[in-house]
Amino acid sequence: MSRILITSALPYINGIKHLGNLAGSMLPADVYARFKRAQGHEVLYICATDEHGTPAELAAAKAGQDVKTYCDEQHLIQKNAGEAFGLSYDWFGRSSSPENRALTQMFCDALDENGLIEERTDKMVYSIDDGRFLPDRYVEGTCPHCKFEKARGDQCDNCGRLLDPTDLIDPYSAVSGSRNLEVRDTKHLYLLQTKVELQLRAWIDSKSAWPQLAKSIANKHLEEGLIDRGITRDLKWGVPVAKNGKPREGFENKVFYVWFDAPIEYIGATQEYFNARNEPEGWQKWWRLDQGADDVSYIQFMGKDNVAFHTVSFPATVIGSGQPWKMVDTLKAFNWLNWYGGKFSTSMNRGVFMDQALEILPADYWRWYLIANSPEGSDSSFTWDQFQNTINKDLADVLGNFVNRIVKFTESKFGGTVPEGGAVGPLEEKLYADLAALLIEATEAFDAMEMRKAAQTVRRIWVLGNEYLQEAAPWTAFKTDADRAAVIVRHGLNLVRLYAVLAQPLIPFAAQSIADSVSVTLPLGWPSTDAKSELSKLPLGAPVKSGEVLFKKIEDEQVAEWAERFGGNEG
Ligand code: B3M
Ligand code: ZN
Repeated sequence: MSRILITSALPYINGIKHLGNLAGSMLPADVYARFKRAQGHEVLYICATDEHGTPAELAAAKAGQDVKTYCDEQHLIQKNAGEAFGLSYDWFGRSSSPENRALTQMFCDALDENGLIEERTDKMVYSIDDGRFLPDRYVEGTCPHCKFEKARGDQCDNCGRLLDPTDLIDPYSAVSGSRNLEVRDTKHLYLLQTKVELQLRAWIDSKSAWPQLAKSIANKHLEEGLIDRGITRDLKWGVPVAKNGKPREGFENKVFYVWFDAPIEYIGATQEYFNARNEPEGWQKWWRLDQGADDVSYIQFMGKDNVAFHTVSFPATVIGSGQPWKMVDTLKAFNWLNWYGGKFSTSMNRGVFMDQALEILPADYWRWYLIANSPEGSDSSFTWDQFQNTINKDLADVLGNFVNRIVKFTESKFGGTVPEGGAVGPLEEKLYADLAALLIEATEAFDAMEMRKAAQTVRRIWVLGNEYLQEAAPWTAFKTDADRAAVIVRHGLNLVRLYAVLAQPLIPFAAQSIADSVSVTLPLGWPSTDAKSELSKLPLGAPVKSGEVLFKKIEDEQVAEWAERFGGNEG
């Protein structure tokens, strides 16, 4: 058994996340964490809100709150939404924590000592009407590379290139819309990434096993060439710029750039977790190679727009510190989940956000759909039709129906207990063989973090059970050979148990209801590939009882209502 550290990209604090965010980092990370726990590994799954920088300041201003109050409120909202979705974080921290502040300042000191920090006088966009500098997202304009007209100062959403606000063509202030801008001098700290380029390249080259999307984005950014990056900003909210524990001269009114401190919060949040448990040194065995972290496997989950920061900027910080930090082993990146081919947008009433989703349906419906249609190979699009179809077929018809049928039959013909029956026949032998093959496939897909394939394979196992029941037809057998019917029912009930086990990572709430129907308690360990033994786990005579309908079908009227409310009749 090994120790597995899992992080999902830290959601910005600026409002509750939409289903696209969930699908592209937190949810697959959770599925993987649950899978690894079921396999018996020691898992630490860490996430946090990303609370600094222009997204936080802009959103707080819009909400008419001071940034601190805004962050306190939004953190709780996101934390609760995550719990309601069954996201099984071991800790959901805050990048504004004292732990992260200290770590961020420490990293800068270490980089400074290694000659990798330089003070430079910069030309920055200043808004005369707003009376302030406009870093990053405070300025928008046309992307110099792809000519996208709504590029933000830090990154173009269209071509994914990292930008500098002064690169933008026709810039305007995101606060006031003013184009009355000028470029002024201001002093900033630069991280001399060019000096660690060789080490960084060697590190990325050593990651041959990264999933394709992450690797290709990392290489693309390396080919574009590394540049030294400004890691401080003219903002009030953020980690104050310090030097050896004191405010750094000339930087009293500046803070670190949000993308400098945010990834450090992966470590910070781990410290928060262990501090809360009164084990202040506990984080070290996960992060410090000199304290045992060398046998940790570290997997990061994120959307494709975050890959550059995790393969170039953050590793440059870590490598440059010269300290023995655990670095990511596998980076799993996702494309976009779109809304009818376009972007999710609150202002345009397009798409469903996490809190709204749970107002209309249980978490598992969303979890299943989002994993089964995970934007892995390419962007994928949410449509209400496809959602309805997926839920009704996969969850209601294939899984729900199977469980309901066999449990009800046991109640009516076998007094609601697991029956024994005689010897197994050729249908059972075939079931064992087919099931063993699919269990191997499913386990491999989960292991490879191929989310779509994992869901599909689990679905095929549900289908296999239905086919078995159909062919073996215990209801017919019962009329002439009760012993034979008992064998089939016993296998059907053991399949129910197995479905609960396999459902744990994907649809954890339903997993528990399914388990309840055959009186087993979760969590249970991941199944072996010995199908025969997996189908002999339920004790004979154990109680079996039907509960509420597992999955209700989604009706056309509901779809029409939701399409009206959330947009999407255009499909
Ligand atoms: N908050 C961006 C995002 O939510 C950013 C991720 C930080 S990961 C350290 O897309
Ligand atoms: Zn662009």
